[in-house]
Amino acid sequence: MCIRDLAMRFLNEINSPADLRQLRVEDLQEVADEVRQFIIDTCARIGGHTGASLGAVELAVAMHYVFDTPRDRLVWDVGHQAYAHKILTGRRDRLNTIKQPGGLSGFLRRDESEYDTFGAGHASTSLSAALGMAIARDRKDENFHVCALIGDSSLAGGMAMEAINQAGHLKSRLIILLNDNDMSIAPAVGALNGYLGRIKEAQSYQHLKEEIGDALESVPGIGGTLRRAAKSFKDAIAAAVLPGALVNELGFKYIGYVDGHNVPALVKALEEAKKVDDGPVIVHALTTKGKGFPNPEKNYYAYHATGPFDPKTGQPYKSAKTAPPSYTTVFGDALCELMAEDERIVALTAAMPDGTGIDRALEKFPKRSFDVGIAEQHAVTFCAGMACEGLKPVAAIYSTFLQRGFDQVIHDVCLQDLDVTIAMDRAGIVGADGPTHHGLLDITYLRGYPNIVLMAPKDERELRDMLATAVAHNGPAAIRYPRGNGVGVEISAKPSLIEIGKAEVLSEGSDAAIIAYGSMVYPAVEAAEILAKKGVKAGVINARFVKPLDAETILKAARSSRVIVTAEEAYLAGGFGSAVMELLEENGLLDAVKVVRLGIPDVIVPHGDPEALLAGYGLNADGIVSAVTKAIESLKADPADKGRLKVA
Ligand SMILES: Cc1ncc(C[n+]2csc(CCOP(=O)(O)OP(=O)(O)O)c2C)c(N)n1
Repeated sequence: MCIRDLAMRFLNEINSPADLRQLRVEDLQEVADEVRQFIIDTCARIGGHTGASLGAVELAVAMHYVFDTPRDRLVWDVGHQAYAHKILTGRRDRLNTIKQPGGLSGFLRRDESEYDTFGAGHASTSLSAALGMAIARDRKDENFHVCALIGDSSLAGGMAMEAINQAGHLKSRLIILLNDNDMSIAPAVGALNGYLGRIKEAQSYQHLKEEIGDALESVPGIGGTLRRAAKSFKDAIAAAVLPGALVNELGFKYIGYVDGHNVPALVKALEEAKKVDDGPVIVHALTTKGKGFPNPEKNYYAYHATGPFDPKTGQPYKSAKTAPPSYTTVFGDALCELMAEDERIVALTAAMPDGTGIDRALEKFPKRSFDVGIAEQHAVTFCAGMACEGLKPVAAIYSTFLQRGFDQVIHDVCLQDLDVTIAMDRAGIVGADGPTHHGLLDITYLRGYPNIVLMAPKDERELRDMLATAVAHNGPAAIRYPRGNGVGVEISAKPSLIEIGKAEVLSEGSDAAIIAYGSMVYPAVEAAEILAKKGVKAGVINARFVKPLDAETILKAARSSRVIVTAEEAYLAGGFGSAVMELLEENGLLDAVKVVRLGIPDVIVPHGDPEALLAGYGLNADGIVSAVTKAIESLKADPADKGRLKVA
């Protein structure tokens, strides 16, 4: 039977996991089919993390069946794959709002549901959080279960490895369900992936049993207990103790592998895991990303997340609009051009090859390009090491994920003044992915330390120039640029170098100077045009650099304008406007000019339409016009401010 024909006979009655737990195990596979169909129908209309969520349907059904949620705690890693969890926990009717303005989050939020025990969005956090909950449970003398669900790529992330290290040592009861689909967003990479692969490739159950026996024997002291635990596992569930790190050395038990799309088998495995009462246990489930996606082409890479698509064929609905190339594409191509000319340049991504445009370098220069997996901290220090030996690494990392590598940028790169370039894609408001993914902090967290050059292009051509400039610069440099398409300028020219620390004066004006950083430059230009029509002369400066600031140009503007308006797509605290204020203060100009800083105030920015969100914070042409107008009005109205009025 085609699952599209199912009448949702179970799902319509499941309004909480308690309803699910009323059903017979034999009915659960059908529940999973209905959930899968529900996800396909919803994502076909509005897009979403389709493939990731389709791969975790049976896992969600089995977990909510076996565990007494929300009393038992489920902790999802990243949370992008949790659509089935949302459906089963009372949010079915709102799934069609997921990632939409005002709708459900695309990830997990404690304030969205009591079943979302831990907020998520960034990878590899679940094991630490789950271990913390398990230890708190023990201290409170309570007895609920804690189960973390983590993907194979997130398991390789540094934090997850650190949690494994501690979990094995603490010996608290903790269940880890490993969702192993051999994929990150791109194909999974790294030695851990190979290790999991070797387990899967074990020739037969018998072969596994032999390995178990040997491994069990070799565990000093507790070998007998492990052997007894292993013997109780049945049927299709092979019981194994992984050779090497996870068990022998780190104190984990292992159940697996199990077919992650077979709900009864999963239920059985999780029931076994519940019985392990003397330490952490891993249930190893094999899944297929995009399971059931209605497109016969096995292109999981493309549908980890999708836009809207035809639910019958899986084909994406193509937008009729032709748009300028994305910043990501322009960056990826420019990097390849530079790599072709200079063999010292190497390219890096941390599990986001297509998201950052590094896929192009990986294809063209496979020996000089690296996907390090979900390992931003390692990526940065790996770059630092290569720079020590004379290479010129360029790491492309989303602004939000570079937060992970903050200390590495400071301690390993900047302190040693090493020649590393960091390209921060998705800097600014990202839209539907929301608070965990907005890249609003990088100016603040990078600006406060010596040596690094920080810049932001006004358009895609300037991005190419800045990349060439950063690579040519013999020291740390970072470039921030937004998600989405460029503004549509001509980009065929060979990139040219920009003078470091030099702003670009786009127009002069005696009434106000708008000093804009990166994505705010074009709105500033538009604002100046609107103001000119109203008789207000506002000049526009494309700051280009927040570090080093172009002190000469900014001070000149402050001495000749009554009003300075700064604009940045970032948090105001410690941001670009703050840097300008500091400069004015250092030069005794704060009392002589009215400064208005436009940016993101001290709030958590929700998910939503980027343009609407930016408009809400005054970060568009209208917002800038209004800020300039109000500042000029306030000078006229407030006699105390008269001192600021100047003759141009
Ligand atoms: C720190 C961090 N880096 C990168 C990402 C982007 N990201 C989201 S999901 C994902 C892949 C996760 O792979 P896996 O854990 O195997 O789960 P799967 O999607 O395969 O189910 C990545 C890299 C992230 N969310 N957090």
